[in-house]
Order: sequence, then C-alpha cells, then structure tokens
Amino acid sequence: MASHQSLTDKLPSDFLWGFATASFQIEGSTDVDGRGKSIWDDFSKLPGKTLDGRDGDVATDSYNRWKEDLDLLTQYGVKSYRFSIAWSRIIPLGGRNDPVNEAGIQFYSNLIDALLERGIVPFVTLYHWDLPQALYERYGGWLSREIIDDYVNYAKICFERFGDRVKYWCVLTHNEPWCISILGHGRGVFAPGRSSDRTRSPEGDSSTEPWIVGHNLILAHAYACKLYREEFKAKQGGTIGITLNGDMALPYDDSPENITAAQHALDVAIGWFADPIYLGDYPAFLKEMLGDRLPRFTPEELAVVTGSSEFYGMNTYTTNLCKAGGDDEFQGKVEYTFTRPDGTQLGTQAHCAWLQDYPEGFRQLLNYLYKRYSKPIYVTENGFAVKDEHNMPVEQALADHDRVQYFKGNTAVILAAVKEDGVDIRSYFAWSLLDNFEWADGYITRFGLTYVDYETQKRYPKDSAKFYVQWFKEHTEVEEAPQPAEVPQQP
Ligand code: PNW
Repeated sequence: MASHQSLTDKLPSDFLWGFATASFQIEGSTDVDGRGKSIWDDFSKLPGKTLDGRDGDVATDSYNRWKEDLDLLTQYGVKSYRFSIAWSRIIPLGGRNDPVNEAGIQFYSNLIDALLERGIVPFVTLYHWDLPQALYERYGGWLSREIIDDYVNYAKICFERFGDRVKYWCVLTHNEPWCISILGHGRGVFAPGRSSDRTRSPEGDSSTEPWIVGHNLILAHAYACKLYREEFKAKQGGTIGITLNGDMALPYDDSPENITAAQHALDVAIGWFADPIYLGDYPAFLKEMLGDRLPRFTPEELAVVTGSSEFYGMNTYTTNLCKAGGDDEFQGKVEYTFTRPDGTQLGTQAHCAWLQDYPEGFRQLLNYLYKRYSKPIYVTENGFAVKDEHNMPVEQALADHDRVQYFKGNTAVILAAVKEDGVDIRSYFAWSLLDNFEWADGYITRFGLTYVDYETQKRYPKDSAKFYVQWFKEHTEVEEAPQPAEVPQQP
C-alpha cells in the first residue's frame, strides 16, 4: 500500500474506489442453475413486507446481465467492484454436509475472472443477508450455534474455489450484523421477520433473540477469519475483515446526558460488534443494559474473536442527533432526530426517513473509528436515495442533484480525512452501482448511481455517476509505469 500521507491532493493509485452491490438485490433468477431458496425469497412475497409488494425474483436481472454490468464498470473506469456471493447458489441447502452446486461456483468464478481481465479488483462479501432457507428451517438460522460450523464450511469452499486466482482480494465475512440482528430478529422488518410485536410476526422474542444472533454472527465471522489465516492467507495473500453499518451519533445539545446518549448510540450501533472484534470485549454499557440477556464469550472464543478483522469495513449513510431517553434498546435507549434545537434540519432529506446528507458527520465518524479501533478503514458503502425518484420520468431522475451534492460532500471528506486528519482509508464504494431491490422498500427507494428502467432493464448513468467517476479520475494518482531494470555498469 502506497503512503497515504503524500503531499499532493490526490489519493494513491491503489486506492480502491468503485461501486457496491449485493446478490439478492440485483441477481434475480432465484430458481435457476440449482440455487436453493434464501430467507428473502419467501419473506419478500409475504403481504405487507415490501412497500410495493414486489419481490427479488427478477431484481435487475444481473444473473443474466452480469456482462453488461461489467461493461458499465469498465465504462466508469473503476478500480474495484464490491459484490456478494449468494450462499444458496454455492450450497443450496446451506449446511456442511449438504452438496455443493457447481453451477453456482461457475457463475461467481466467471464473474471474478471477467473482473480481473478488466483490471478490476474483486471485493467480495460472503454474506449479505440471503441465508439459505433450509438452515432457518433446520435450526433457526443465526439463532443457533449450529450456524457457526456451517458458515465456516461455506467460507472454506469460497476460499478454496475463488481464492486461488485472486491475487488481491478483500473478503468481508458479513455485511451489517446490526441489520441482521435488529431488523431481522428485533423489529421484524427484514427476513426472517422475527419480533415480539405480534402484529408483525407470529414468533420471536425481541428482548433476547437479536443479542443471540449478534453473538453467533461475531463467532461465525471470527472462526471464518481464523480458517482463512491458518490455511489460505499465506498462499493467497488476501485480506479479510467484517463490514459494520453505523452512522455518526452526535449529541443533540451539549448537556451531559445527551453527550452520554450519543456515546451509548455508538456503543450499540457499532461497539456491539467492533469492541469484541478489535478491542476484546463487549462495551460496558451494553453489558449493563442487557445483563444476562447478552451472551458472553468463553476465554477461548474471545481469543479467536479479538483481532479477527484485519481492517474496519465501514458502511455509513448519515448522522443522528441523540437525545437521552426512551426505551429503545436497539438504539441504546436513545432518541434520534435530524432536527436541531433551533428547529433547522441537519441536512437534505433523502427518500427514506432515516437518511439525511451531512458530510461533517461522516468526517467525524471516520476520525472516531480510526482513533478507537486503529485499523485501516475500507469504506464499503455510502450512498443516498433521492426523494420521489421512483415517480419521475427517466430524464428527470437522471438529473439527481441531491445525490450529486451528497457525493460532492463525502468525496471531499475522504480526501480531507486522509490528507488533513491522517486517517488510513483504503477504499470507497458508492452504494450502489444500480437502482435495485431495496429490501423492505421494494423498488420504491432508489440508491443507484445508474438508473434502471424496471420494464426494459435498461441502465442509464445518472449525473451522480458522472460526477463520481470524474472526481476519482481527478483525485487519484496515476499508476507509475514499471521502472526499467537498471543495467549493471561494466567495470
Ligand atoms: C444497507 N437503516 O442497509 C445495506 O447494506 C444495503 O443492502 C442497502 O441497500 C443500503 O444500506 C441502503 O439501505 C441498510 O435502517 C438498511 O438504518 C437499513 C438501514 C441502514 C442500512
């Protein structure tokens, strides 16, 4: 890795910039080539689970159009592409004694080869929420410790089958464990949709299950990393870590209780996973809030968990102002708002209620994470959904001013954080390459820098893509041509 402290106003030539996607959000073709069902297949078809009542059966049809998508990446001139592998394409039933599906392996193999041929670095996520349905039926999925061995086996197959031809790849074990635990097993809005709220779910216990799921996610991640380091890293030379979601939390005002509230929000959103993985234990506040509802690690487990991630994978979208109070444990008993004490808004409102544009918060979070966890940071997702974009004619949607502003602000932050603050940032991936299946929002909320017409599946670069690509062209060093070998002087 080149020095990140160079005095130019550019990022090093090996800075990994590009776009991110996830299998279930783009692939479609859910029942071809031996793919097994994932928990999102049926969940997205239940009445009321997605805003528009639509599912992931077609999505952006990227299982068929993947070459077209890579052409788009080539046209954009990216350095890297972050995508996820669908577990149920590799092992349709998911488990360690279940058969491997060669057709699924072939699909991702071809994708990886094609990326390398185009000079694009593959950045692979092993798990972006599409758990094989069979594992949920067998033992409750992430609720059971059984999942750890099954996940490690799945990871092993990926390392064996994809790791050899990939010189430099980053493996993210999990994408956003907070979402898996809380949204999937606490609030019940994401698959498998478990919650104590019986209007939402026939089963589930929101007071215990999210914390059990989180614990098992951490262990599965840690044992997959251990395996990679012991059996693959030396010969494959890759790097491995986890990606956490987490938005900046700032105190609503300078009262001591709101300053503490902001820290509690960070402890639950980020520290829940990052503290054990990078620092060796759950945050004190979490232990205090949950008592014996928070599972504990044995000393042997903790030895595997601590230091398991070689970098900090960062998905972040916004900043919340925090007020002490309320009883929402999933936010650390803190209330979030975007409205400042003087009544003004923090930033520009996105289509989704939870997102406003606030670049200063992004910069503060980068600094907070780097200081607290002392790891190189890979920004693995960052993005914005323009209000009412789904109702606009294409031409209007392409002029996505608010998204351009968002990326203007946040790319400037990347440069400032690297050059002025000395934060070691190695990547930046915009979410997302394409408009796609936005989980509980169906196809209503659009995060793409490329517009997708869902009738024709045609792709159209938005203004934000043009801005984004141009910005990185102007702000990354050109790769140095290899120096000619010195000819030894004749005596
Ligand atoms: C991330 N929230 O999810 C995911 O990694 C992507 O798959 C997703 O499309 C993207 O962000 C945009 O939503 C999140 O409620 C989902 O705070 C929900 C939240 C945050 C992130």
